[in-house]
Amino acid sequence: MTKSALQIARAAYQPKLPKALKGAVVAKEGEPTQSVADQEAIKKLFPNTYGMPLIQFVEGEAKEYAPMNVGVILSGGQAPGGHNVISGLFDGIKKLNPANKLYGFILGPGGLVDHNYKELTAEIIDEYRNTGGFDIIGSGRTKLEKEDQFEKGYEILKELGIKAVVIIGGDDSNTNACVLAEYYAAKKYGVQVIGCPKTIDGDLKNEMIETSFGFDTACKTYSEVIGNIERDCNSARKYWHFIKLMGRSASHIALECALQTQPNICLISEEVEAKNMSLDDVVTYIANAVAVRAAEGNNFGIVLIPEGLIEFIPAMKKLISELNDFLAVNAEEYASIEPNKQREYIISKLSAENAAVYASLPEGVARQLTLDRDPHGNVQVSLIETEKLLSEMVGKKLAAWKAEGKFVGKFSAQHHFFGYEGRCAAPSNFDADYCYSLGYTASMLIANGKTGYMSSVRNTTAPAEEWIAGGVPITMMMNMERRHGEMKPVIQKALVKLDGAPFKAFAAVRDVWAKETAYVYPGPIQYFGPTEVCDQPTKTLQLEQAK
Ligand code: FBP
Repeated sequence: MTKSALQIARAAYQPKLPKALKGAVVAKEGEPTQSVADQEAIKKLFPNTYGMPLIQFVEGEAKEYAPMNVGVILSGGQAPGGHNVISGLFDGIKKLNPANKLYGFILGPGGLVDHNYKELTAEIIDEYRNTGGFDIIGSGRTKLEKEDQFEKGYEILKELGIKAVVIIGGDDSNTNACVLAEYYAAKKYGVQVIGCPKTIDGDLKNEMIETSFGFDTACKTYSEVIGNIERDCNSARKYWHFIKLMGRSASHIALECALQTQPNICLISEEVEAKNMSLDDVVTYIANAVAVRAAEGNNFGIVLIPEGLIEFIPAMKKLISELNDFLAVNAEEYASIEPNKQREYIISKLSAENAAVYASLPEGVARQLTLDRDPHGNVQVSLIETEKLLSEMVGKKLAAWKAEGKFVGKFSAQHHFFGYEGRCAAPSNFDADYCYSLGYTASMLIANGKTGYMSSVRNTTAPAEEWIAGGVPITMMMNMERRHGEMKPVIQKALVKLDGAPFKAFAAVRDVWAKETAYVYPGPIQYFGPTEVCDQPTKTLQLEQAK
């Protein structure tokens, strides 16, 4: 396989480990824990894994460990650093006992159920150290939630003599990891399950999990490109760039990229919802900024848009919900209508309020709302080109203002969507170190007989040497939420907190950024060089930890 010069040099990078993990370790147990909410309900559902103590690893006496085999699964969307979690896990178990073996289940949780696996040898692991992607074993979105899946999984775990499985995933995958841990504990199968916090979205975080891995690299990758566009924009001075950023419901990615690049506008879905803003309010907010800049001769700018925005606009939420219900029963009739009459048909079928919102949407977006539905009948909001929707509506508003003499400039838009570009980037030093430490910590949790824990590495704004490694009972992060009409135990999703330091820092300066051209150009991720260039954690983490 041909490799780039950077790939070759980067393969030799030795990720940094917290000091406490460098030699033999001992698990120091804290106080018993409780779930963040709904304690009684969660305790009842997880009698074997509820209330366990927090674990911290500290330096200890060397011990002998009997040989064991371990399985690993990559679950959900790719996030930079997954290969380093696996290499940290591999090095950790080999250090415990060189006879230990690591098996990777192929293409996500489905690999466990379908008995699709491969042994990860030192030779394979070495090929993937410090690389982006999940291609070492692939990933998938199969949900592990049914007893027959757990039993099928157990068959292969027993056959391979696997003592523990590490599930590397987001909030839903880790919720399922906890359900699996509880099931195997209740059945006394002797199989431990450990989770690792992954997702570029940054929405799996809490007091004990400071950040999910991949967020750092993905945001730095998007910020590099946003910075490049800012410079292009400030050179040509003729376009407004509307940039949509991945991240599902939470706006953490958009906020972090804004803190790194200082665009003219960054929308935060959580704020739009809190202020009960209509689509027209959002459009007016952007149009105003365009008009103010135009008055000073600046007919250019940058707007960042989180991908989940549309779901947070109350009126759109209502419209989508009525469309879901309507199309679930009338899809055939809708499909039989001539394409040029479909819009009128939908308008005639919706409630007056939703019909008015639908009628106000540009043609393309209105069509997307009715066509692109997932197998469960939901509109796939991530496919909706919010960046085009907003720029079209801003354009219309400005044209109206021009006619009234309220707008004197020019408005020409370019559109971008950044998501896949950042999910498999080579991990930054932060993610390379953090992921390796998470994987290594998972091996220590296994060696100490723990199950239903998530690997946790804290104090991450300090140098890696000073990081604190340990485990958090997954039940501690759970609450009950309504999912598909039923109350279910799930890990609480972390949305942007409007009273949190990162949002407050942004809100304090955004009016200046809107008016002036205050762009910052972060440049590409640097892997070699001075520590202030190569090893900085995200602005979000730095502000949250006030450093
Ligand atoms: P996870 O939540 O599984 O980490 O996925 C993150 C994500 O990149 C989201 O930001 C995005 O909406 C989604 O995956 C896209 O899904 P897909 O990879 O299936 O297109």
